[in-house]
Amino acid sequence: MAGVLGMILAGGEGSRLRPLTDTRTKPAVPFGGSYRLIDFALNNFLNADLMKIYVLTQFKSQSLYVHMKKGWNVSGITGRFIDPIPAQMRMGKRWYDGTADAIYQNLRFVELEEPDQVCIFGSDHIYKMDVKQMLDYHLEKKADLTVSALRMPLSEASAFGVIEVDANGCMVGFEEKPENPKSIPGDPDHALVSMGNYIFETGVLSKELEEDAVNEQSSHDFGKDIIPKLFPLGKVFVYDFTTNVIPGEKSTGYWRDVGTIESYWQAHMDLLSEDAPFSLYNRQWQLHTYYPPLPPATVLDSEEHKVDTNNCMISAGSYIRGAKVYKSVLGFRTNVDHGSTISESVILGDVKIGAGCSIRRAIIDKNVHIAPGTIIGENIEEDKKKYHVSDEGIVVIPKGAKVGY
Ligand code: ADQ
Ligand code: ADP
Repeated sequence: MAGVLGMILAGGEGSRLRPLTDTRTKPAVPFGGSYRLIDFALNNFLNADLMKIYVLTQFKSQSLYVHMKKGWNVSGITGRFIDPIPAQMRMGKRWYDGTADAIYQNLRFVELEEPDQVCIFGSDHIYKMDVKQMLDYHLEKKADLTVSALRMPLSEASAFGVIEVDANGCMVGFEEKPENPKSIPGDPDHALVSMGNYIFETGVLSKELEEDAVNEQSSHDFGKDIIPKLFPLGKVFVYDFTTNVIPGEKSTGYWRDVGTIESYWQAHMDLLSEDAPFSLYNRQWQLHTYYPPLPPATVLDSEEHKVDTNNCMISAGSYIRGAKVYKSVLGFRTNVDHGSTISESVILGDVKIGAGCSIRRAIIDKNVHIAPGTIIGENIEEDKKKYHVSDEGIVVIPKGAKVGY
């Protein structure tokens, strides 16, 4: 992978994930108790031994920087780096327009490395991909650009770039977020969608971005502008993600866009489901992250209440005393007091839940205090008067809230 440069797009505003993204950029949103969303993209590069990585940031990036500094700091090894790049207005007094503009404004850093190929990946998804296998496919096809793709139910496809492909894997059609997505021939219930991951030949990338930059009609986005312009030349290929094999993994093809509150909550429930399609335990594909210096979680009875937990992930530093916790993911330093019941919930960490609470189908952001006796998730109509409730009835308590005090 010596001639390959990785660029991670980590500037997403994540407006559909509000209020979790009110205080931080989407790639910094905590996930799975001990991770942040960006960890999954970084691990896909790291596990493929791609270790020249720029991370492009823009919105509310402070906690992303802190996480990168504490957990992903590479130093002292020549030719290996994971460097965050802040938006620097290199091309005039403006932030990045679309994703292509984010790379264009940093082309200088690409050119300095003189890579043969540039892997441009998003950082909003939960999945494992051996990027080396996608690169091998790109080289075998002698592609200018390779886009990774998977099948998606047709009903959900209009949120993505929808691809048409010929028998040889060559892209023959592309529409970014079409209202009426085209189905796969012979499979009327599914469409082939882009995962937002691109491998470019460096010369092609530079040329396309230079041309796009002076095109006043362009929104400077890979999905909206660059791919539709490039594929008709016949050298854009489509990599079938389901062919990507991860050592030690039972199934292939798990990929979740955690762009909404519902999908973020559901991806956590996937972690807890029997025969989980996404495992955090594969020692042949370790998921690196920043892990704070904390004691193990403690779970114990209180004087009057037996503790009971089942099907939970409880992160380090947590303290569960005389409470019941079912089908939930608890982040670092979650403190639950006696007589409380938590179920089907995601707690991001640094949270205190007082005695006698009942919390169901909720997402609780960091630094939240919940007063004793608080009920959440039992009566959604009542909850809507007090809290942020998603269309599907998931209650979200924003960062730093004092609930019931
Ligand atoms: P979207 O998901 O809508 O579609 P977008 O919002 O452009 O993609 O974000 C792509 C990635 O870039 C994300 O990781 C995001 O955090 C990051 N990003 C967004 N704006 C940025 C900016 N200004 N600076 C830096 N990073 C930024 C894309 C494709 C679709 C494809 C889906 C798959 O356009 O074709 O189907 O991804 O989710
Ligand atoms: P997150 O909720 O994303 O985990 P944190 O609350 O942990 O974010 O903050 C991450 C880092 O950002 C911490 O080092 C914190 O000191 C810093 N930070 C938080 N808010 C601010 C702010 N308003 N100005 C500067 N730094 C901040």
